[in-house]
Order: sequence, then structure tokens, then C-alpha cells
Amino acid sequence: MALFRLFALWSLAICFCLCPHTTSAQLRQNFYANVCPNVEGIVRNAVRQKFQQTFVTVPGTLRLFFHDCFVQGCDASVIVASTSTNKAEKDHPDNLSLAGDGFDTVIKAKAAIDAVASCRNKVSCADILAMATRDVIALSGGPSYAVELGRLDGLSSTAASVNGRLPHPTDNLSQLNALFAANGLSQTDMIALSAAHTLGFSHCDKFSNRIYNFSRQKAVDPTLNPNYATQLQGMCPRNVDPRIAINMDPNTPRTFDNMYFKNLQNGKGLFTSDQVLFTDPRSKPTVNAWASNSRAFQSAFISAMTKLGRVGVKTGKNGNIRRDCAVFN
Ligand code: HEM
Ligand SMILES: *[C@@H]1O[C@H](CO)[C@@H](O)[C@H](O)[C@H]1NC(C)=O
Ligand SMILES: *[C@@H]1O[C@H](CO)[C@@H](O)[C@H](O)[C@H]1NC(C)=O
Ligand SMILES: CC(=O)N[C@H]1CO[C@H](CO)[C@@H](O)[C@@H]1O
Repeated sequence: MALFRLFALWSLAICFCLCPHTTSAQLRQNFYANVCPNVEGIVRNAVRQKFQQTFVTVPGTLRLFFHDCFVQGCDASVIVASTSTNKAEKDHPDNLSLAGDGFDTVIKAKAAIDAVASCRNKVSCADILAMATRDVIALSGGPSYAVELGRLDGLSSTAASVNGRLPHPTDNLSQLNALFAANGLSQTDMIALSAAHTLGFSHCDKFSNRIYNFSRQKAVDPTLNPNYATQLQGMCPRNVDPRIAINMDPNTPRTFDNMYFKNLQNGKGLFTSDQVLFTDPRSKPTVNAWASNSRAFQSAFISAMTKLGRVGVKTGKNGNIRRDCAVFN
């Protein structure tokens, strides 16, 4: 027991030294109460307007937040545009075709904030993305939650920094757990956050390995529901136009709900990284619990999103407030 304690202490010490991404700065609710008291209302209105123009606002913004936080922390570095001398994060192949509407949501909300004199250039792009993400989840029927604020915007964004930081659709449970743990997130958090795939689209090439030439023995991934596999082959024929994207949740693609977990129980997880949550005995009990208890899922999701929002937060001289979210000051 004493030895175990010693080991735990030692691991903790090692982690404090080696995992700067897991240390969290002092975020708090109502951070802008003095400088821009109505900031949450301003963002909510801007997001609602953008949502009325296109539904892609929802998955686009949610995924952008995830990618932002996993690469150099939640610091809006993913929004920075490349220049002739710097290839930014968003231009790494693993940006996995982030939808332009996610970026546009932040730009529009920032413009709405900056139109109020007292708020101009007082609210970070990183916080705007965190608020907009909370809002798109609520707009699509998901749970609303109090969002922690107080992030600064990062001072660097490079395509190279993306390498190895984002999960891949072919990942197994151990790989997913390792990547999320590096960001201070547990397996439970990882399963809750993966339910974001209850919304949005995927391009055919992200899962074509599961429906064609799966292995020498099998044409189709045996963990895939055979009827669903046939449907996928219909929507994504061989040599499909690479721009074609399909709904990731075949049942309720525009609703943030716990259908994701019911789909997994029916072999309708689109990626290997989705379906493995049900096939691996380590994560299966959580999938089953949340498939039948939407409340329990929602509270786990809120907790996981809050933890995600604390990853690698910049404060002090490690950040600033960008005047243009896509350009360093
Ligand atoms: C667990 C590991 C994960 C993997 C391997 C993964 C992988 C992917 C892939 C390959 C796509 C399709 C991209 C495309 O073809 O355009 C996608 C879409 C998406 N992902 Fe994930 N993802 C993961 C976790 C997450 C998390 C934690 C979130 C958010 C909390 C998230 C939110 C989304 C959303 C909303 C979309 C749809 C984007 C759109 O419609 O524009 N994903 N993901
Ligand atoms: C997961 O994938 C890694 C890398 O391919 C492999 O080394 C590991 O054995 C796999 N783990 C499981 C549980 O399948
Ligand atoms: C699968 O195998 C067939 C026959 O060996 C080949 O023609 C095809 O290009 C392979 N890949 C895909 C994605 O279909
Ligand atoms: C939205 C966005 O910036 N997507 C880029 C992702 O990266 C590829 C290159 O890997 C670019 O072509 C896309 O424009």
C-alpha cells in the first residue's frame, strides 16, 4: 500500500513536469462580467443567426473546439490562417477537413462582440469558441451548461504541432485512451466526448477500409452491421467523389442525443474508433449505460466538455487577445 502511494505520488510528480497540457489555469464562469457583461448573450445571438443559415454550424463548431483544445490547448490556434512563411494548424492533413462554417461562427460572433464599444478586443477568440460550442450543442437539442472562461489566445500555430495529437478513425481503445489521457481526460470522458459523432458528416475515405477489402479473410468489417455496411457501400461506392460526405448518425443526424450509443449497440458506429467502444469489454459497460440513460450521458458529457475546455489554457505572457481571430496581432 505504501509502495503504491509512493508510486502514485511519483507518477503525479512526473506528470506535472512532463504534461504541461494537463495543467489548468484559473478559468471561471462570468469572467467578463465587468468588461463585457452581455458577452454570452451576444455570442448566443450570433450563433443562432449562423445556425439559421446552415446546420453545419453545429458540427463544424463542435469539432473545431475539440481540435483546438487537443493541439496546443484551447487557445484558438486552430483558427489562425497560414501565411507565406507559416503553415498553420488548420492546414495539416489531420485538420480532417474542418468545416469552414465552424471558423465562420467564431468570426461572426467576434464581430458582434466588437460592435459593442466596451467589449471591443476584450474577449479572446478561444473563449468565443468555447461559448459558441456550448451554444451549438444546446441549439441541436443537447444539454446546456455554464461555460468557464478566461482563456487567452495562443501565440503560435503550426501544422507540425498537429502531428500525433489528434485521434484517427482507425484507432483502437488503447490508442484513444492514451491520446485522451495525454490531455488529462479519462476513458469515461473520451466515451462521452465521442458521442459528438451523433452530429455531422464524414467523408467516405475515412471509413472505406471498413466496407471494402477489410482484411484478407473478410471484405467487410465483421463488427459492422451487415445492412448498414450495404447502405454505406451504396452511399460511398468505390472511387466515390472525395467531396461526398455522409451523416455519421444514420438515425438522428441533426439532434444531439444518446443515439450514438444505441447505434454502437446495433453495429452502426461509423469508424473503427466508434465501434470499438462497444466491442472492447473495457468500454462496453459505459456504452450500454448511456444508451439507456440519457441523463447520465448528459451529465458525463458536460463534465468531459468542461475538462476539455481546461486543456492547455494560456495565461499571462503566453497569450493575448487577438484583434482578428485568424491573424496574430
Ligand atoms: C475519439 C476519437 C475521434 C476520432 C477518431 C474522430 C474522427 C473524426 C473523423 C474522421 C471525422 C470525419 C471528418 C471528415 O471526414 O470530414 C469526424 C467528424 C466529427 N467529429 Fe470527430 N473524432 C473523434 C472525437 C471527436 C470529439 C471528442 C469531438 C467533439 C467533442 C468530435 C466531433 C466531431 C464532429 C462534430 C464531427 C463532424 C464534423 C462536420 O460535420 O463538419 N470528434 N471525427
Ligand atoms: C492497438 O493498436 C496498437 C498500434 O497498432 C497495438 O500496438 C495494440 O496492440 C492495439 N491494442 C489493442 C488492445 O488492440
Ligand atoms: C480492393 O481490392 C480490389 C481487388 O483486389 C482492388 O481492385 C481495389 O482497388 C481494392 N481497394 C478498394 C478500396 O476497393
Ligand atoms: C478548413 C481548412 O482550412 N481546411 C484545410 C485542411 O488542410 C488541407 C491540406 O491538408 C487544406 O487543403 C484545407 O483547405
